[in-house]
Amino acid sequence: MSSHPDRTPTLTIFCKVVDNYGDIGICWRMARQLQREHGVAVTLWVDDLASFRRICPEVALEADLQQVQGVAVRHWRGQDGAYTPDQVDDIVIEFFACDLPPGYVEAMARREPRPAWLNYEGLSAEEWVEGCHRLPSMHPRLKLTKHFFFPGFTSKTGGLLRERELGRERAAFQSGAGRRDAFLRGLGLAESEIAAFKVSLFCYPFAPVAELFEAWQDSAQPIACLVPEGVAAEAVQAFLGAPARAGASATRGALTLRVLPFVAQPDYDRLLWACDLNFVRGEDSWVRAQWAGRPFVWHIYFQEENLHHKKLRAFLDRYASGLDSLKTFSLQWNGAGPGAAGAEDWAALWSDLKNELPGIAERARAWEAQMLENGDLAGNLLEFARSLR
Ligand code: TRH
Repeated sequence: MSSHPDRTPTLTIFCKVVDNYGDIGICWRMARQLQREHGVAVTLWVDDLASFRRICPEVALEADLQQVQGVAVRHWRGQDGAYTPDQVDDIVIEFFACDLPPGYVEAMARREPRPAWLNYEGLSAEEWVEGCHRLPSMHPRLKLTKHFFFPGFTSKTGGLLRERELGRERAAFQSGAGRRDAFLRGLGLAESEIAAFKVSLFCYPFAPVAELFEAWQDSAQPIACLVPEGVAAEAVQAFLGAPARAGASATRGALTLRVLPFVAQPDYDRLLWACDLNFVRGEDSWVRAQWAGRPFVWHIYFQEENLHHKKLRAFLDRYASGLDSLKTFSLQWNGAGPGAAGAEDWAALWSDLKNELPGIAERARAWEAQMLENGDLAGNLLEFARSLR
């Protein structure tokens, strides 16, 4: 990397959107934080500007190169030509092992000094992660070494992405009802929904959403379930009896279901901070729920041969020990519980989870403090890249 150790490094992130919003969600969060908090000149290459725009509405769809909040954003398409070494930054991050343009890799090998090349991997609570974090991998042909960089939940991993100001901003938002209520009104909630037990719902389409809606209708306390547009659309539409568009809502029994607009990333954080319970999924919203300091249920991204169930259990073993209802509910929510799918008693699962919420909230606070001890991923990543000089 840089021959001037004290100079702020330049850095490029390559992001291929496999599906949904997590790939760009994580890369964008990392890019913004490295630029804002560490003064790094960041270029983000992304192949899908439409997905990017949903979490960051100021992204222009047609621009090959644009500046977004201090980050240079390049539309990654058809750039397989030749590159010169001076086009290569000090640090190059490939996200989830996406293949870099071959010409760019050749230029990396010709650059003096070589860039620090990191493969940013997916978040998992499994133990093997510690052994693979920072491992080198030699290029089969070129004089180049790539290193694996794993986010994680222990001090032997890269930690989790967390902005420096997050704690302060969240505390200000959660300190009284004023800011929270104004935010929720802005999303279209009625006063009765603001006063209800509020749940945000972000999950994959195969979650047993309809079953949970049914259990919530019979709840003793009013529940407002807030679903971003496009999420669990089939079950939401069936409940509403109308298209699941932002602004639509319906009440049956104790449950009011409201479709929210899909909001920009910072507002999604506020939604998590405003709710009493959050259902999250994938990777980035899962981490943000951990930083919300509120109880959450995770819907994990599907993997072949039920690999994801192993990952789910590894996380629950760390997070939910002693929280049996959360563990059982989470396993059932992910189709990983004992017994035949469809035979679960969702009213009982919900009632048990509800009773355990004070204990889960306590764990959420303790977990956050524990995670903070691992440092912040952006800082950890820069430190590691510097050590490769
Ligand atoms: O969208 P996800 O399911 O994304 C991913 C991808 O499927 C990816 O391929 C996979 O590798 C990964 O999961 C595990 O879930 P995730 O990770 O939570 O990302 C969602 C992003 O969208 C996150 O940055 C928060 C953001 N978001 C908003 O900005 N506004 C919203 O209204 C909502 C609901 C989410």
